[in-house]
Amino acid sequence: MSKLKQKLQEKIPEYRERISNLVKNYGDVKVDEVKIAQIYGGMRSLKSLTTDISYLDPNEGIRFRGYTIPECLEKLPKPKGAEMPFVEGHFYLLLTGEIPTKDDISDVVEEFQKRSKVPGYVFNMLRAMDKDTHPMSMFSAAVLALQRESIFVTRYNEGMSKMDYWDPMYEDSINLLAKLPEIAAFIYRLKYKGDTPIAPDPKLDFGANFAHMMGIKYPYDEISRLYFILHSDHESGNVSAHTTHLVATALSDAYYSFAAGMCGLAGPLHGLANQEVLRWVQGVMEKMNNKVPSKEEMQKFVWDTLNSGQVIPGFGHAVLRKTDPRYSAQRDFCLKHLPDDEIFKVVSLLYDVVPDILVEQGKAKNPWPNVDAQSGVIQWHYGVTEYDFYTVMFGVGRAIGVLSNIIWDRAVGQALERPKSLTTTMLEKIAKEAKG
Ligand code: CMX
Repeated sequence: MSKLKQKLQEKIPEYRERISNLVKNYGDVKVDEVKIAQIYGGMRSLKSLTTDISYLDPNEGIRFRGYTIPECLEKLPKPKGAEMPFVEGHFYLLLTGEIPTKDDISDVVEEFQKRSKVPGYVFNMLRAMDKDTHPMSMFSAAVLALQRESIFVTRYNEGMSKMDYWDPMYEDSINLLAKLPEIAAFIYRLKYKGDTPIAPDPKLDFGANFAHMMGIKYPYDEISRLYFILHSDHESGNVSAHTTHLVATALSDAYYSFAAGMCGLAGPLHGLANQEVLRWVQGVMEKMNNKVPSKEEMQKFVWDTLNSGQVIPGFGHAVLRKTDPRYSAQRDFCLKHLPDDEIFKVVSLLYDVVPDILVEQGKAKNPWPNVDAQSGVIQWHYGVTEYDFYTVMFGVGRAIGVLSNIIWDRAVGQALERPKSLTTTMLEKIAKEAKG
């Protein structure tokens, strides 16, 4: 058994005990109440989910297992001479709650390398898809095609005990995660580089191998590691994490669950916003004949977008009420590596202009930028100008968090999710009884 799996096995009994104590002895303690506005308003702020992988404070932003982004970037071990930590180490942290040692990391890196070979039928299927298929459809389809490999399904059909569900969920999750960099890079090279895939280099870590298969040189390996870590998790209520969890509660395996989560990530209000930001910025640049607009010109572009009934992509958030620390981490990277990039200047100008306008408009609860406002700039600068691919990279990163979550879901026996619905007439009756 791998050291990582052993560590997990040691930790599971304690959590089972804690949860069983909460449910048995405190099961009737009230945590929250639900209002009609929340039922119609996407259940915002309703405290009805649990996860130990990450926590999102509205003002502080994300903490992964209690660590802020700067703490993770500082404490997690890095490949020799690298600026950004191993993605594999971040996975170890999310799964176990502990910062791995260098030894722990080598073990996980090796484990991933052993499981990374993508079967040929996945590539054949991707090649058979129509040329104008969106890369997110290709990504989800590739994951679904792999479902036939599920160890969970085989073990379930053999008649496995409930207590053991986490074990094949772990196996499937690592098998899937290890293959995602190659699947993503293959889609990129197939769709945009004339079907010229680059073979993986088995000696490289997760992030460096992705950069290698994309065919992009240093510091793209650093960017890949940073990008995957930053996008990994955002507690469990966002669409991709919640969908993955929801589908997995039906005891669907990791492939089905993750593919479903990716279909949610592909929406423009969620992960697709990173492509939308670049598309929007490109539109502005085109109108300006590729010149960075003045502050006044930018204010006009923003108002025009709002007045035409569209949102400003990359701004606002359902939970956050301050600038997203994932935005700040990427901005720091830009300030260090690409301060003179024209698109970075436009995105910086947006940061100066948009929050005041959103406040003046008075609708958005959070006028500050989110992760998607900044991520495309870096990709564009290093040559990934095909912005409809950006969400695929978000998806590779998101896998680290959501797969950790569903392994733990099975470990602690999370129940089938099945909230209760009411009709409009019933809600009207409840409203009338409460307020007359
Ligand atoms: N531009 C214009 N209007 C905005 C806005 C923005 N960036 N953010 C919110 N609003 C509007 C909403 O559309 C809503 O309008 P209506 O009342 O007309 O429906 C109003 O402000 C209130 O919305 P909210 O409560 O502040 O925000 P929500 O929780 O409903 O939605 C989010 C959150 C992210 C979908 C929204 O801020 C948005 O659409 N942002 C732009 C898209 C984006 O960047 N998404 C990526 C989020 C991060 C991620 O998941 O990847």
